[in-house]
Formats: sequence, C-alpha cells, structure tokens
Amino acid sequence: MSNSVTAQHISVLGLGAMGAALAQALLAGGHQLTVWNRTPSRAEALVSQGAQVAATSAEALAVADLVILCLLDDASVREHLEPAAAALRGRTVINLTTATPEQARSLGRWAAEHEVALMDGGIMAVPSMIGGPAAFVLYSGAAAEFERFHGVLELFGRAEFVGEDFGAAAMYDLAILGGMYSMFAGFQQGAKMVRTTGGTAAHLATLMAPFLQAMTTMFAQYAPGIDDPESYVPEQDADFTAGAIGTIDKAAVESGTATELFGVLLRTLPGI
Ligand code: FVH
Repeated sequence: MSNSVTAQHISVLGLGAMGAALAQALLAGGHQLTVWNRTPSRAEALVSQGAQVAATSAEALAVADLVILCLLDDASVREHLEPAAAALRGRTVINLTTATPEQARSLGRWAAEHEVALMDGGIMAVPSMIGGPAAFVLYSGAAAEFERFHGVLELFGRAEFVGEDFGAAAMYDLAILGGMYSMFAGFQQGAKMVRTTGGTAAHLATLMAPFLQAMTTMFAQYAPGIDDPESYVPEQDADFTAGAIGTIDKAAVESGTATELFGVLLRTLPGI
C-alpha cells in the first residue's frame, strides 16, 4: 500500500480488554492518542504512557482525524456516534466492535447520510495477540480509507480488506468464528467419548490438534468446489461422508455420550 499515511491524531473509544490493547499498539506506534472510556479509571494506565483523555465521548469523536471504536456491541456504538454526527462529518471512523453484517450495513448507511467515512472491522485475535505475528483484522467499507490508514491498521496485526459491502468484514469474522466453535464442539464431544475408554482430554488434544491442523490445509482444495459445485468432483462423496459420520454417531451412542452434534453434521455436510 504505497499511499498509506500516518494519522496525525487518533481517538480510541472503549478501553475494555480489546480497546486497551489497540490503544497500546497505537501508542507504541508513535501516534498522538486520545482515549475515552465510560468508566474513566480504565484510561489511567494509558494516560501514564502519554495518551490524552477526553472527558466525554463527544470530545473524543471531535478531536481526531481517525476514530476507532471498540465497545461492547452495536447499541453502544450507535449511542455514542449518532449524537455526534455533525462533528464527525469528513472524519474517518473504524468500528472494531463485533456486529452482525446487517448492523454493519445499517451503520454504513448512517455514515453515508452524514458524510462520515466508515470502515467496519472484525478482529481475529484476542487482546494479548494484538500487534503480534498471528493477529489479523478484517476490514470492509470505505476502500480509500483502508489505503489511507493502512500503516496505522498494520499496528494491530495484518490488515485485510474484504470488500466494500459494509457487512463483509462482519460476515467473514462470524464465518471464521463459526468454524472455530464447530471445532471446539468436536473436541468436547471427542473428549467425552475417549473418557469412556479411560482416555483423557489432554491426551486427545495432543493427537487431535496436529490432525486437524493438517486437515485445514485441505480448505483450499475444497473451496473451488463450494464456489462452483457444477464442476466439482469431491474426494469423498456425500454417501461416504454420511457413512463416516453415521459410524461416529453410533460410537457416541454406544458410549452413552451422544449429543445432537453428529445429527447436525449429517444434515449439513455434503461430500468433501
Ligand atoms: N476480547 C476479545 O478477545 C474479542 C476479540 C474479537 C473482538 N472482540 C470484540 O471487541 C469488542 C470489545 O471487546 P472487549 O474484550 O474489549 O470487551 P470488554 O472488556 O467487555 O469491554 C467492553 C467495553 O465497552 C464499553 N461499553 C459497554 N457498554 C457501553 C456503553 N453503553 N457506552 C459506552 N461504553 C460501553 C465498556 O465500558 P466500561 O464498562 O469499562 O465502562 C468497555 O470499555 C466487543 O465487541 C467484542 O465482541 C473482542
């Protein structure tokens, strides 16, 4: 991104676990930082490291070139942005608060109406990972702002633009989290099953983790067939996959650990 510039002045609203980590990364990157949090005491550590504190959210929104929000939810974001529409005109806002795609699109419409340049973001990291090599953040919305502030965004982790649809970052974020939760459900179920043979979750973890890691390399192989089912010849057809899941389900029933999990897989997973 050749035309990235360093922001002159950045505000972060929301200093919970994630917002504080983002603010720390911006300070470490040498930016002028204003912070605001509903509970003011959470700003103290950042102020001692050079951040300025705003007395109100309206003040934080009005002083910076770039405003980053990391609040609890969509309702809290709207609560603080909407009254400040006039002050935000011409500024750039990045909302890193988790939202649904429709909530992100609705905020995008609001921003366009008030001439605010908006990007929505999905953080693929926990707070301790911010600024580290494994963190990445998905962005969607105003593409020009992504280019403009790319140098700032890279302070949080790899910055990835996924489209101008305001809902795209949220959709990718939630899709990835859906995959993660499915994996954890599989591990929990597997742990119940091996315990009936005297095994432990700890031992299962050492075996399941490398196997699943190897399996994820096959996503790229399956992806073209999901994008274009007409031309796809699966490695395992739907009957084979159904048979395999049926056997696992039978083992769960036999061991008295059956849950809805494998029934759901049977209903949703075609051949792979
Ligand atoms: N923590 C994580 O691992 C995940 C990673 C992926 C992205 N999420 C999302 O980030 C948003 C913030 O998460 P967080 O972990 O920082 O959450 P908390 O530590 O609970 O802090 C919440 C902050 O929101 C403030 N807040 C809540 N309601 C309001 C409101 N009505 N007006 C103003 N601020 C509000 C709260 O303030 P306070 O309780 O300290 O006064 C915190 O600053 C979230 O969307 C995750 O899904 C994090």
